[in-house]
Amino acid sequence: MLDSLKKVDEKIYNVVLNETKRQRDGVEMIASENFVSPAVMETMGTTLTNKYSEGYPKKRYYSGNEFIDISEQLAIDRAKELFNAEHVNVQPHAGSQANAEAFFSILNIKDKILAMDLAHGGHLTHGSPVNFSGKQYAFFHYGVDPETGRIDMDDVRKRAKIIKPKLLLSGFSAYPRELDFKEFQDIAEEVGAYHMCDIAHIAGLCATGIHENPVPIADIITTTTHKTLRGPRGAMIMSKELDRVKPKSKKSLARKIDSAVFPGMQGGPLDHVIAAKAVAFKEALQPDFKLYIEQVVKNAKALAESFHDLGATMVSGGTDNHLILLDVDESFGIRGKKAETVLDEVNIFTNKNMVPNDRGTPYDPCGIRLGTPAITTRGMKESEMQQIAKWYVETLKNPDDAAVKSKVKQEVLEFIKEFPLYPDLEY
Ligand code: DSN
Repeated sequence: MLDSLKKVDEKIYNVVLNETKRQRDGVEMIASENFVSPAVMETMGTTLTNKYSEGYPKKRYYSGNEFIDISEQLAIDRAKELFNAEHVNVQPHAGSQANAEAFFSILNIKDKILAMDLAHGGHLTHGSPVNFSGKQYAFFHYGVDPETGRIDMDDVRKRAKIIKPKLLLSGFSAYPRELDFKEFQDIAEEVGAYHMCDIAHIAGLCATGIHENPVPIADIITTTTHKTLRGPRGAMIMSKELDRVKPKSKKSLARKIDSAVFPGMQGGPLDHVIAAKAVAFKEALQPDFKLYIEQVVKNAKALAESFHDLGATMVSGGTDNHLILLDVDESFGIRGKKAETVLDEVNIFTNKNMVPNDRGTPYDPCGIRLGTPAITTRGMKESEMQQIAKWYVETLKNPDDAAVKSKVKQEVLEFIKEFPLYPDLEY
């Protein structure tokens, strides 16, 4: 395996080897990362990467797509079954593209969107001024209540009534609590707006019913496929067939979305990745996947309890889903950037993250975000969460103590051997 790569390009060969070792030897706590199955990984390294397939199954601009059509249709059908979706487009290359395409399908430049503030858990594509979204659309934001750390739906409704957005956006990249999608939909309907949910983080929870599934509720739902859904790096857009806000328009909402993806924003789809999405959706339809997601949430709760017992401050005091936001500035007197760096030194991977009303900057915020999807894939359960929380606290309390960091790293390296990653991979 990898013999050709080794012969052609030793530098990249070594990158692959080193990265595989890094993944094997670390405790992966980045809430948006996961480990795909060998079947998903194999599918991405196949001849399907060679094909051009602009268009959709049975309506392509190039010949020779009879097998690609089967793969894309399987991905669509399985995603529909998984999420109870009326319409699915599996071609978006990434979450940001999916969001851009969703906006492009129903909005004009400068239209108003009401979304979650980035500093309170929203995403770059939810209107950050440095992102295309903030530059092209008129964004307004809601945040979390400073006391509870939770979204106050009365406040969302009040803002929606004043702002009258064309799109109400729910979803997040760093919010540890459940969302009330029905309430968001009611508010959108009250103000004549579309409701779009970005479920990139909680897609696996929604697919298994561990979190309310917004797909039968909202107008448009975007998600990445590589986070809790545990598929290949990529995204998809789900929607209602009909356009609720503009019922008389000639095109259905489903057609508007398909046109926005191709030819609106993308060219050739990544057929090898779409096939891998189909494989991942098949895996997610199995009963084992629900058990996996249940464990992800149990682990996050156990981790939050341990942090609580160790006196660390979490945004909203805990979690309902797969992620936790630790205020490391308040808990340990260090900023997120340094926390991320010192944890990296002990082979615990985590990311700096803003917390509501952050006293720092996006590059050096007061918090870190951590999650349990990847470590749960490796087989860890509640009992391991106590140990992980202890390592966090020990390292963050002693960020400049080389002896402590060396001790924790050795413990991590011993511990991680119990949870082999890709044991059958020949590299
Ligand atoms: N980078 C992703 C995350 O970590 O949440 C969102 O785009």
